[in-house]
Amino acid sequence: MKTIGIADTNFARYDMASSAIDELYKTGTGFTIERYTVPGIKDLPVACKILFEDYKCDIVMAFGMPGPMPVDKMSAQIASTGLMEVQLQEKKHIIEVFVHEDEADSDDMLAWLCDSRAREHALNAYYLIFDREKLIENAGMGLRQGFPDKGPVGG
Ligand code: RDL
Ligand code: RDL
Ligand code: RDL
Repeated sequence: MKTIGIADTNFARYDMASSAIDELYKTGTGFTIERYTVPGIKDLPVACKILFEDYKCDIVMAFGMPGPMPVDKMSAQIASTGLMEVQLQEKKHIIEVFVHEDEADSDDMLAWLCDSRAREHALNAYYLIFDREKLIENAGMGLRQGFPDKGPVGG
């Protein structure tokens, strides 16, 4: 039995974690889920560390929504750097699922983007711990999460 950690925020305007959890349960079995919700993205790195060390997670998904202002972009950079540091300390993956609020032109589109990016990265997290070969099959295929895939170039 593996444990998948789910870290998310109150700041985000969409419940991406619930989309991901729904997708994980549709995809397979053999795991339990530990969820840890924090106020905002800068609180995610330590939440992930706690999920690894105290809750023995095998992988963690970190969901966050950076706002549109320069201060938010700086917060996103700081949060992301912290998430990288925790991954290297723990030698385990954190799938960073950030949707920048200004990636979408409307609230409806933002909701769609959050749901679809969360679901697509849930599959990435699942396959990274259960069937890593699946990602090799898609190497170089120009995959994106949320927006349409770009596809490969050349031969
Ligand atoms: O530790 C408490 C807060 O500092 C922390 O939750 C921050 O991540 C909150 N926050 C900001 O302070 C900010 O300027 C967030 C953003 N911007 C943001 O764009 N998205 C967040 N939090 O999730
Ligand atoms: O941990 C899951 C993702 O956060 C991670 O795979 C990112 O590297 C994906 N990614 C971005 O989030 C992004 O904004 C990528 C790019 N840009 C990029 O330009 N090239 C990538 N990934 O390979
Ligand atoms: O060049 C267009 C997009 O690739 C670009 O807008 C990306 O940065 C969008 N993006 C993020 O901003 C992000 O924080 C993506 C991800 N995360 C992601 O995980 N997967 C994406 N795009 O495909």
